[in-house]
Amino acid sequence: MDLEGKTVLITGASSGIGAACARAFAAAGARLILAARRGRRLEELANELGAAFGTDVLTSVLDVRERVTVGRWMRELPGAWQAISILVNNAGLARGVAPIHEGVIEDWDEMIDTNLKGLLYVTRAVLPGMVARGEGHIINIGSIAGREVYPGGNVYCATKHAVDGLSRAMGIDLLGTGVRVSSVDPGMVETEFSIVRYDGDEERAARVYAGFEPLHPGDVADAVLFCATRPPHANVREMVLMPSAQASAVHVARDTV
Ligand code: NDP
Ligand code: 8X3
Repeated sequence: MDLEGKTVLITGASSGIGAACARAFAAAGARLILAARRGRRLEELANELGAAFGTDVLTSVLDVRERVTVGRWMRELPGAWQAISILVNNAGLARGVAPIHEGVIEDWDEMIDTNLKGLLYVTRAVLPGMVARGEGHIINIGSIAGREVYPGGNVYCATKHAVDGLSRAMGIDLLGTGVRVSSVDPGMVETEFSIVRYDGDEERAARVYAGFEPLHPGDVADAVLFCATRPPHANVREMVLMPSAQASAVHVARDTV
């Protein structure tokens, strides 16, 4: 599908996979709504994309956990930005790796509220317009953590399993509406993800990706763009994308020297 002039909403566009998706869609000629909490990052990215591709960008400081705000934000989008063709549900995070009996309940709430409820709030706000127009595409960023579990992954994995279930359920509910649903499920990608998970401990975060080449955010953006550019009769329902050095959530071939 030709993306020239299509409006794409990317949540969590201030960093990592979301920012890489913004660059990929901009290069493909789309106009972008970039949402996240860190507005300054979004402005910098919008300036970069404007200079590189002449991209028309609307930046929105938005916390996907705020249900009422998300609904109002959608209703108050300028008319020219209301017809969103593609929604990339990317905003998400992990907090900690505590075993379940030592879990920090605030961390659980934050992961559930962002990865699951936030995705639902944004989707619920955007979908009626897509269904009314008879065209649209929801691309959910899941994870290998939505297909497997690993020690300390407990609630993060549960949220991504829920995203997997929702992607499949949305596909059924939207059958015949002209709205497609895809799930892109990466293994380890070097972004700010582990810095956030380890509460700003950059050395610990770097160790997650030591001794092998993880995915780069652009690799995931390539996969998302591939989903978004299939012709209307074809849909990538799900895609699992791993570093070549990773075979499962816990099997990673690291250099030992
Ligand atoms: P980053 O930490 O680099 O990016 C996360 C993005 O989510 C940021 O832009 C952040 O923006 C945004 N975000 C977090 N909370 C909120 C919120 N409440 N409201 C709006 N935006 C929010 O990590 P990644 O790029 O790696 O993560 C993107 C997605 O990819 C997540 O869903 C993650 O679970 C998933 N994923 C990551 C993998 C990895 O190994 N890195 C592997 C598989 C999946 P801000 O803080 O400005 O709000
Ligand atoms: C992020 C990848 O391996 O930390 O979803 O679960 S992992």
